[in-house]
Amino acid sequence: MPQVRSIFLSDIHLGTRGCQADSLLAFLRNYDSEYIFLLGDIIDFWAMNRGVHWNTAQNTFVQKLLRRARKGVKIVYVPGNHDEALREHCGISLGDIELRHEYIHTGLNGKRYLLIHGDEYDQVTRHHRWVAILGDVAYNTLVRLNGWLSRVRCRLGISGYWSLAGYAKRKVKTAVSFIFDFEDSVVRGMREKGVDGIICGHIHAAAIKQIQGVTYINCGDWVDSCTAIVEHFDGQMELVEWREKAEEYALSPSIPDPDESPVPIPTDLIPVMSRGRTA
Ligand SMILES: [Mn+2]
Repeated sequence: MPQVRSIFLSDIHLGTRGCQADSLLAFLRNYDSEYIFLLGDIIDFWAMNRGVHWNTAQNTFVQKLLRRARKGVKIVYVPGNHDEALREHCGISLGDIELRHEYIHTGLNGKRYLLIHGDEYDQVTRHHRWVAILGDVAYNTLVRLNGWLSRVRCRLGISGYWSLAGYAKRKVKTAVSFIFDFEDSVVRGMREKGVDGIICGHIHAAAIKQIQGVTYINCGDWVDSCTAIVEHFDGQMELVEWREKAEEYALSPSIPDPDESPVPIPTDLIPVMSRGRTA
């Protein structure tokens, strides 16, 4: 199991049909760390208002996090727009998980990274929530169509995963310019914070790049692309595309996972989890 210093995850969307909790669990079984940073849209309260899809893998993921926190892994949760119900609880800890509006992580390379979800830099979400929600429904439809498409491809004997939502994100002009606009506005916004880089999520487009002299890192998502960012002990940041890694790891023998005997969810989580979205 590769030991890394930190794991950065965002846009897991627990509670939705699209959430790839199985892949996420496989990823965590293969990566151990000192820190885990959850950068928003971890639980999708918006979608849960339309119907909850909560399966065993999603439960196991939550239990795994709590267990790691108890074993001494420092876990910080920065809520996003889909889990904004948690924002009013920022500053407190839930079952050893610290909730924060934003967080500064000092990398082993000496760089200071601002950790946020990023929706405050998305003009669409901020000013026209209904557009954001409509967009959200359309995106979920794409992801669902994708599941159907991959079954068809499988039946036709076409190998490999091909993402319709990913294709739309790369090819549709407005989607591409949306990503550029977002990255630009994040970088502009962080200049006044006096940090060397930013790590965020929100737009479901993973990246590590230099923009105008600062480091822009996006964790991607676990609905479509299955990506995470890890910080190695030499200070390097790596974008892990889990589907590719999973093929590598599938060849090595699996070891039993000590994290996975059942743990009850702390009772202080339950009122928050059942509240949902208010607006
Ligand atoms: Mn978001």
